Amino acid sequence: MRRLACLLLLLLPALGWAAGDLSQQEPVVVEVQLGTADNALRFVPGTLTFETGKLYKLVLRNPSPQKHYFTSLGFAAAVWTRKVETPDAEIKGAIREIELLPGGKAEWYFVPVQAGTFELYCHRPGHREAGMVGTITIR
Ligand SMILES: [Cu+2]
Repeated sequence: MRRLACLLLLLLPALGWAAGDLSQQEPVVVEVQLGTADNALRFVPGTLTFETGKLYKLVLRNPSPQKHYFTSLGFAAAVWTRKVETPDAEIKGAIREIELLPGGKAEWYFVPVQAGTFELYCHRPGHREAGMVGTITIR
């Protein structure tokens, strides 16, 4: 019995750490489209808001007939990336930008670590100028 109590005392701190481990959280799912099926040059929605300290799964889809970029270097620097998943790959480590082919999908798992407001745009020639821009806010 005393041995069991000792074992519990040893395990309790580990259980506490597990609860605080961000990689074990259920992510908050947010979806954004890069372009539209009728080829409009915009992000849907164009405004994204996140909170520091929460784990997010940002689902990026490209329903349009051409490739697009999800570009926001300020945002990319203000989050800790756990991984990016695509149908064929899982990428670990820092991410700066994501390019999606027509019909493509990627899931970006990250935790915002710094508040701020960041411009989002597609860096293909002419797309930013045509209105393929958005705003990302981290509170
Ligand atoms: Cu584009």
